[in-house]
Amino acid sequence: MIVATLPPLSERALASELVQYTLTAGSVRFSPVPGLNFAGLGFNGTIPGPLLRVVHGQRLRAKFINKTGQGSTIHWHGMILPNKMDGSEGVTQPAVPPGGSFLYEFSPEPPGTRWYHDHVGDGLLRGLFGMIVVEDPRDQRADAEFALVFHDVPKMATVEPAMMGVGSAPMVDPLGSPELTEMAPDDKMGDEVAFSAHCINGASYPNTKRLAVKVGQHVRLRILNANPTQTRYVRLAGHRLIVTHSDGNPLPAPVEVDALRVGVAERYDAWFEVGAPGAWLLQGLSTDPFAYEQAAVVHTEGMENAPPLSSPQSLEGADYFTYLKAGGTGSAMPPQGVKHYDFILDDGKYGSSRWTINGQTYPNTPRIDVRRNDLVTVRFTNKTDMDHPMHLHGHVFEVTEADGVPLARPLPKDTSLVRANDGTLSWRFRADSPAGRWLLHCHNAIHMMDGMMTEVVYAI
Ligand SMILES: [Cu+2]
Repeated sequence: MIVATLPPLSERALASELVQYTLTAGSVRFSPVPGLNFAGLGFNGTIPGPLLRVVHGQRLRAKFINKTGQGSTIHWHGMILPNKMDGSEGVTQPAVPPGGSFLYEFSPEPPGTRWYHDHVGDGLLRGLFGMIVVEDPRDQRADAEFALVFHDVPKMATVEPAMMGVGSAPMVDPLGSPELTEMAPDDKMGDEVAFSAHCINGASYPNTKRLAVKVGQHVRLRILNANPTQTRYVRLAGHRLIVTHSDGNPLPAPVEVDALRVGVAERYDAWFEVGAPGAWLLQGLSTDPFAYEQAAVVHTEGMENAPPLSSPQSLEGADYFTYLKAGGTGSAMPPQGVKHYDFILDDGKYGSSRWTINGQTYPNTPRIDVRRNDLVTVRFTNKTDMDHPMHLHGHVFEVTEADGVPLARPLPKDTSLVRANDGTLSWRFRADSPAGRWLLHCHNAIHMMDGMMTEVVYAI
């Protein structure tokens, strides 16, 4: 199990200019709950993989050894890095074959809570992911800090039917969530993956690691949703959370909420004050009968065995994080960039296995061709009945509009939820990353594999 607590980095680690890791991907028998024996894949023998840490300015050298028996790569999600280090199979590198290795080396940019994962086939679904923290020396110091990967064990037998559009997994959004409240009567159910366990850092409640805090402490949580298909809402009973970073990037202004809304592949940094002695559950909310497993106890000294205060598996009456709450309502719609793209996210009729951009599946989707320093704007319109967590490799974009409302303060992100049933979302980014081919895709693993993907391509 990976350790949740982030101790201060040693003088020696801070003094070094190069941080080296070896990441060996291989089979893992994963049993977070009794009776479950998941044939997983993991880095260095664990799901999730080890927590990697560098200080902004240090160079990362990660030797990847593939012992999975299938092709694999490592994608460094949220990083601006040389294109050949991006780990996109078939785009920036061929898959590393079974028994092969690859050296990833770059200076991690920008600082913040980021992650790494397989970018070939089903590796991410089976457990090839982990968090990487690029410490920002300018950050406000936390009295305690916890790195928490929220992840779930997929029923692999439901993956193929989901891709074929004939699955029968139930919708598990918590009551009061937008996907559930905005469902139309004829919306499809059951076209996604089902899960057999819900975890935080490789364990399920009550075996999750307890998070020890002290009264008066200012505590930082770094939270990643590594679920391949589902948005996760996260709540700490008895506390409001102050969100400071989205996808590792500082928000224009902190925002205080009851719950986080963490789309697939998103990260949030959230803080809370320990006002009094106690024990409280930090929970991932959903309507799955086993949702209670995705929880960890936060407690003060001597309270580790006290019955923890918990939250209902519902968002009714809860003030949860939205882009509009974080960005505020602006006065005018964002102007279009030099290059502007309107992308309609859609799919075929029921039973289809196609998830499309402007009617096409990758690689036939319209691609974004840029010249250096072009200002690019993209507006997504979601004609489907599911949210789409759209991700761009190698860039930080700004969300400038959501559901027809311009944001007063654009939000810097690398993954953003385009809401179901005619939701819209606008991005703005500068084409100033290293030249190459950068994938732009839905991070729902099923939608990505079924074609909802394109590329941003730099003219040489
Ligand atoms: Cu999608």
